Amino acid sequence: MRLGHCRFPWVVLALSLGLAGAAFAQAAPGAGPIRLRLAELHPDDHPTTMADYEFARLVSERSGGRIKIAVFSGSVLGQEISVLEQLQFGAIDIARVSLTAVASYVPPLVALEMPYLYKDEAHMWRVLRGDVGRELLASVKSAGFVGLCFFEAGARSFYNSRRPVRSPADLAGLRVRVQESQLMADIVAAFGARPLPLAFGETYSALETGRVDGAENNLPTYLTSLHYRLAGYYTLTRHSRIPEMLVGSQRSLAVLSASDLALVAKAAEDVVEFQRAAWRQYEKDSAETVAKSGISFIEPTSPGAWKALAAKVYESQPKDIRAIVARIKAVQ
Ligand code: BDP
Repeated sequence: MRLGHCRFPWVVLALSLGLAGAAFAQAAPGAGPIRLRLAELHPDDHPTTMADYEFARLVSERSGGRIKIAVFSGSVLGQEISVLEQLQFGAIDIARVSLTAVASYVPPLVALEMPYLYKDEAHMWRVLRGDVGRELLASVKSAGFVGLCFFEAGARSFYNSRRPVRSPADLAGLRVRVQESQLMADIVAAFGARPLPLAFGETYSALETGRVDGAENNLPTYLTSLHYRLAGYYTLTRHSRIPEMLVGSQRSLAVLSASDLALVAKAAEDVVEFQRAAWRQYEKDSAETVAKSGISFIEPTSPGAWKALAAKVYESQPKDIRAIVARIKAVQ
């Protein structure tokens, strides 16, 4: 379990709601399909949630209806850190979460979310599908998870309610919500803003009450979270590409036979292309929807200045992270 972040009440709540994991569902062998629960933070119209449903459909189809995955979208099973804790207990079976959340349990993953790390999306996918990505996906075992696959999450950019931000100097002093992660706080601080780590679900009200001036995220999430209605200055800094992850609970998936586990893992692998296509389409659509609401996207004036500040974050990383970063950069 992750130290200092015990959200035990969620586990109690999940159990009392009858949301116990597959281990419980399996108590009576032969008593109907194996039922697994998948936690998703986003609402149903988000492209990543669409991929969760497609994954569930594939698993059901390929198992002839023996394995049923129910998708619990819209954070009903809790925020990501708590969801991962429930995964460790086996109270949730599968979760789609940001790599940032998993990195707080498996620190080497931080290497995959460094600022301005990848040349572009294609480079990121070569890394994720190559040795580095495969090794890191498997390494989540150390925290009691089963690494199933990575998903696309585009590039994250800053948005705020105060003023158009073009250069890091414009961002200076703004209070910016970040994911609950030291790295994300360090990145935002390196750009001169004041980071406030908060669970995603608390961000809307923090923007509304002025507790934060802004946040950073990709376009689909900027739209589906409705943050665009509260923070209308969106600057295309594209400072991080942070993949999503589909992870299972080692504890509850242990009830699957080796061939059923392989079936689930293969379905996860196969749904990646569906998710990437859904993402691409939705990213375009969300840019149009947001623009129609009167928001104009701001291009940063000197991309080099942002990158130069981000370099500081690399220097402060431990040796093992820097070694993985070097391997990532060497991927052609
Ligand atoms: C979104 C991710 C979601 C994260 C959220 C955040 O899809 O998993 O929790 O960002 O900023 O892009 O917390």
